[in-house]
Amino acid sequence: MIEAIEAGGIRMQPVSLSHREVDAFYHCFSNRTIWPLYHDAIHAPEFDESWWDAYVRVNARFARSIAENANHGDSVWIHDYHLQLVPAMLRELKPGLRIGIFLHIPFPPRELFGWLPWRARIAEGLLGADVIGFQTESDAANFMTAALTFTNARTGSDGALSVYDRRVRIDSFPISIDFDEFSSGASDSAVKRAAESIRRKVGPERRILLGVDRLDYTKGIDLRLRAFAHALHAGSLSVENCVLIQVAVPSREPVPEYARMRDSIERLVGRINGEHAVPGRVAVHYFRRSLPRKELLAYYLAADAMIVTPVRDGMNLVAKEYVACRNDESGVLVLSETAGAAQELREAILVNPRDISGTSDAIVRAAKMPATEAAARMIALREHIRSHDVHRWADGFLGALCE
Ligand code: ADQ
Repeated sequence: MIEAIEAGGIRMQPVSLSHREVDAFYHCFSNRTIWPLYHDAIHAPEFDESWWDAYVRVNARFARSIAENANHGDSVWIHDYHLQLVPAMLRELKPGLRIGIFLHIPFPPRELFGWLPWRARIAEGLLGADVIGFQTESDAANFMTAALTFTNARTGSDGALSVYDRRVRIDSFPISIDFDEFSSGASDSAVKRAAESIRRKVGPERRILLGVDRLDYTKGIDLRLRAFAHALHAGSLSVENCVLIQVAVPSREPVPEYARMRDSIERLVGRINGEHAVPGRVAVHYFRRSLPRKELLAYYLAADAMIVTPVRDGMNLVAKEYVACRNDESGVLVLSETAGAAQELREAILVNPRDISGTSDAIVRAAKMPATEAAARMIALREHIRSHDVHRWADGFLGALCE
């Protein structure tokens, strides 16, 4: 066993995995089976018995480690799709705990979940918890239906599920950000200077459209680029008055689908610039790197519009971070209706990201929106995120767990 690490007053107990387990449990089962399946099977999920075996083994190791470190009566909060079997395994090892699990990604409709050869085991694994949290009400409803279909769970009297003699609460807890931290970070004078410098460099007269994402096929970066190119072709926007800055963090590169997607996005950027750039004016600035927090804030501040177009996303925090940074109430958010955040951020311009001309129209509308309309929308968005921040999310979940 690796020794515990102490940081920021928190004792962390690492759970060690072999390289083989990282591959089979993390890169393969988590990211080639569960991730695509739970994101509406945008890419075909792959099913492999040996990946599943590694998933079970690693989940059991996490459960054992928690059982060794938790005391009777403690509350345990498990996170995300990598550890869906842990709640039931942990309950078996240590029945006297309060167990919660929160899924950061969508939960698919029953028909898709039913593709999994191990659907019953996974649903039963989750049902070991006292509280199962999802990003949206429809994710929670999808899980309810799956649990009623594939396990012995039954509907309880109060909308919860009843599993043998236990009550399991299934609910939505939309995650958020630390609004105050982003808002005050964006009022820092060095961040403001960096934002002005970005504006100066791209041309102060140009509208800046911004995309910030992990390089992931769920994020719709290719669709966003195509929608922007559509507006350039149509002449509704030009490189003289507009630029798209796309910041993309490399992610899960050992998964073949990710390497292919990265290549195709980079070809697309080259094609758009090849067709539309003029001396001193590219259409798309593309950065493949992770940015330090202050630099990220400077981009949020510099951008006239934030373009968030995932084909499927549990929540999407980038949309919320952008809004929190807009202290002067300027700026426009274009947001996919298929991101969990769209359930809350109704004053964004909502788009179907697969509708290229519709998204293109939304981008043009965002770039040209009159300041008064933009401010009215931004004020409402900010008010929502300020009052629904990450502290409220954590208190809500832990409150439910301790009820
Ligand atoms: P992610 O899929 O990673 O998270 P998201 O919610 O957008 O997606 O969070 C990404 C984070 O990475 C943001 O905090 C953003 O600032 C940061 N980031 C992105 N690009 C960056 C860059 N180039 N440099 C530095 N930082 C960058 C998963 C789910 C989401 C869900 C979250 C939280 O897929 O749907 O919102 O968990 O539950």
